[in-house]
Amino acid sequence: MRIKRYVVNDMHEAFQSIKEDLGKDAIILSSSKVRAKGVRGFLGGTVLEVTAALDRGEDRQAAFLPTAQVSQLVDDNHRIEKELGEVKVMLKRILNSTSQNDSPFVRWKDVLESLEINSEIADEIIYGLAEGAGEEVVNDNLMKEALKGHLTRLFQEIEPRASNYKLHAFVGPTGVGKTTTLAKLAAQNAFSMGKKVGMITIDTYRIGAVEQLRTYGNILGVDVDVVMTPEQLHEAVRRNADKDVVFIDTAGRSPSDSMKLSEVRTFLDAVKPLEVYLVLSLTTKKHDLDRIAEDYRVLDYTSLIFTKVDETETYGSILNVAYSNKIPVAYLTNGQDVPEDIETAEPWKLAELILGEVVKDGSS
Ligand SMILES: Nc1nc2c(ncn2[C@@H]2O[C@H](COP(=O)(O)OP(=O)(O)OP(=O)(O)O)[C@@H](O)[C@H]2O)c(=O)[nH]1
Ligand SMILES: [Mg+2]
Repeated sequence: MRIKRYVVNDMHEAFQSIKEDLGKDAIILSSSKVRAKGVRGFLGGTVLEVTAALDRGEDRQAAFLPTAQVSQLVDDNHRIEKELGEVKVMLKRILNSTSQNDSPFVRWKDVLESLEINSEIADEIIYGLAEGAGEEVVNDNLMKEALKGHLTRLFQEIEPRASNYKLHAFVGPTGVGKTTTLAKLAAQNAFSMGKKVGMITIDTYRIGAVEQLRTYGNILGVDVDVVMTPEQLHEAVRRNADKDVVFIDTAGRSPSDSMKLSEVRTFLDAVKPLEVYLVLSLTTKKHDLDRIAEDYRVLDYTSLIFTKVDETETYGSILNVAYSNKIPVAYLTNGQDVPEDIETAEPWKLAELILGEVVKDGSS
């Protein structure tokens, strides 16, 4: 059996080469996308790696049995995987070694950490880039382009289904901007998109919370339902059956108070399915944000909203939370004004926000 590996741009090219080389009886053993070599790979380009085999007459029988060649192939794969693992460890050692501080990768890892990106995530980004660069000499301009592309790919696209859900609930710690953000989105839906909007609050804990939402409701001409129990919430949602979209406000909870989080959960469970936004303020310390995102997982949040972009200058926490929890970011808010201070959070926008001046003026 002849086994050959092809690195091609697409399957069509693979078929052509295999047919020319091994003839029409060849079979494809495997195909996978791998990072392209050189600058193209560094910038995120991929190629197709296809392994094909031709079962020659003399060892046809072997093709149907676990042959020496096949086990050789498996052994080779294991050896390559092991070697790759060793190279990664070596690379890590080089990057961490203090004597190599002039390496551009070490320097750029420091830049990422200065943007408040968690060290492990910064490591992962830099190893990915270093691996992609191979022997290539990486100057700062190339690095900036690669970083922008890499960060963009680390964020999940917000799924279109989110906007199809009728019910949208806002959860998160106290004072992060849940009610204000809800009002911004309610206003946009009512005025810009001409939708019929409903608002419900289960926040009856804080004095003034209901009044705050009612004030927005009056301005927007939208009724506000106030509910005290999961059953009442269910009933209120039913009453809002004629609405295109219904926003549900919840009281801010200390995330360490698992009793209260589970209470919110019983409310949300009563009206599924719904989009659950975990609202987080960028003024919160990054370690606290990591912990809050973890604690709130009991509420099965489906996307993130980061508020108070206008009150800070470092945004690495957005990546830390979104990437670690594999959750898309839906919106960013950048001020107190309703409804204008909110924007959608596309991955490229988040990458540019986080890298900011670093990729603009090259201050590395
Ligand atoms: N600077 C700034 N302030 C904001 C932003 N979003 C909300 N705020 C302010 O943050 C404060 C708290 O906002 P709320 O919407 O009441 O917060 P909440 O999460 O509903 O608070 P609780 O219901 O008490 O948990 C208000 O003064 C808002 O105007 C923002 O993007 N930037
Ligand atoms: Mg509120």
